[in-house]
Amino acid sequence: MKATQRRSSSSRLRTFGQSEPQIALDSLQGNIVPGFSKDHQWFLYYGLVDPQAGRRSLSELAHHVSSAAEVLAFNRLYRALRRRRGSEPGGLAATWVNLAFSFPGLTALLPANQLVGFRDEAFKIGLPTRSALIGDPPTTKEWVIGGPGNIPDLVVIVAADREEDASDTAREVDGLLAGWKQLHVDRGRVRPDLSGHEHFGFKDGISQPGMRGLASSQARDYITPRVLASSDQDAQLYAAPGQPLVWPGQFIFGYPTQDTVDPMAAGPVADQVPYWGRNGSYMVVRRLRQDVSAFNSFVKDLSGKCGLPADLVGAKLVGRWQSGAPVMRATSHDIPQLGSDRVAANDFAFAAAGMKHRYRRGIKVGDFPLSLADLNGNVCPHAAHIRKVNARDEGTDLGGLAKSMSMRILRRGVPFGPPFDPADQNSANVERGLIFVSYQTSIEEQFEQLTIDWVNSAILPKGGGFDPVIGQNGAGARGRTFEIVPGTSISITTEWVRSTGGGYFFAPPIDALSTTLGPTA
Ligand code: N7H
Repeated sequence: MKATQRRSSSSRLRTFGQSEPQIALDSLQGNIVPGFSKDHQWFLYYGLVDPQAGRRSLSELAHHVSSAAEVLAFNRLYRALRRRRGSEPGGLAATWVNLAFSFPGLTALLPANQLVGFRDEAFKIGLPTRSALIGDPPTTKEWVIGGPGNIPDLVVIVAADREEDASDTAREVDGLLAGWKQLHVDRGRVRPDLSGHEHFGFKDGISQPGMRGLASSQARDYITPRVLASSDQDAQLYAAPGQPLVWPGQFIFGYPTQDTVDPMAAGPVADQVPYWGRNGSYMVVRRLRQDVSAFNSFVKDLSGKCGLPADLVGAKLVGRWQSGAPVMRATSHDIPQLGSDRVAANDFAFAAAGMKHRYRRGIKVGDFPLSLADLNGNVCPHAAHIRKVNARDEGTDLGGLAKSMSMRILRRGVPFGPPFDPADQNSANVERGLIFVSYQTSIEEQFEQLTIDWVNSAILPKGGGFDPVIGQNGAGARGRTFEIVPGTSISITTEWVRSTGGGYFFAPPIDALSTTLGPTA
């Protein structure tokens, strides 16, 4: 379905003009915005066995669900303390709970007339059936959760700073959920040896879209902190360099979407859910198993073949060095201080050369080499992971910057399993990976379009082969190609990221748990 069909023209934005809407943070779940960012994130999956008891327990659980208002207040306090002390503020802790339903779950809970507003076909059809379309091998029967006959009705996320808090709260949630049967638990855990890095070793969670929207009726009480000084030429379009401001309807229902032609303009209100779904969001979960040993061997072999150092090969596959430094700014060797600089690490483009910015008072940004225009993919290969999934300023087959902005997703993933230890022979046999989570208002036009049209394509958006980290070739032997140097195609025959479960869910507004989804509806 096309964007123009998805959002009715009758709801075209008139009243908001160009001013940003206030987001109803009390009814929005906090992992959508601003995101939990906790070291321990457990995913508890449930099937509904007794709808009446199940509904009653949902209204009990509603009191435990953490709102965006609470999480934002906590995160702001955390940042303020870190600024004042100059180090991570130990001792400040919180435990959060969020939840989401699959379409079969909502169908079991609600009469059909409460579901007619859901228009996203991918959500209704579900991940196991869409799995082939997004390139997975036909192994859904082996999925630990979310495969045929194994589809959860509900997923609860428990997020905490300490493992014992996650465990206690998970037990408490489980005790409350009468009428629901626990099917599976995944214990997500930020790497204890390399916090913020995923299992291949690369720093993650650097680049997110800057959602437009206010936390209160106060002008400039922006949910996404603004880093650029208002005198900077990019201040109207970017929260921080490399972080464009996207209208909130791309992530939360009930708000104006991003216009797909004008990067500054709002589009129609995202309203393709039932009335009670406003302030909700679709949540994609992919349980992605990572084979670190296979990835490392590939990097080593390719380094031998192309003559580039192994760490540069890795950087060119991802688009960033393991430190997080973008290859566009650290072109021949890693600059770890750049990777640690929250603002500078995301300040680059692909089509235009980078430039100096003006920052708000109190924002300190390091002085590192600026990126140069890289239209041919000589510095950052066109198919490098971060270039496939975010074209930044470069036009694509689907449109310009505004169209790419409309395809952005809020990523909230967390690793699972212990870190890989090359010195331990058994380490390769232990399961590890990423619980990939994204929030968006269209699974079809955001998560799936990114995956099908670009990640899994050898030629789009700009050629250069498949995304070497997550790209899949659904057909037959599943081999892929990748150009580390433009015009020289190498073949990839091994797979180091494989799906082992997940689902398409809807994260409702918190108040719907005691009204529409509550005991008496
Ligand atoms: Fe990716 N990796 O370690 O290579 N990802 N990702 N991802 N990813 C990103 O910029 C990784 C996956 C996106 O705005 C970084 O925050 C791994 C899926 C997007 O510049 C790293 C897996 C999808 C971005 C990784 C995995 C995406 C992004 C750099 C699976 C959805 C932002 C850190 C095991 C289609 C790009 C950062 C931007 C960044 C890795 C999965 C999407 C290091 C290992 C399934 C949109």
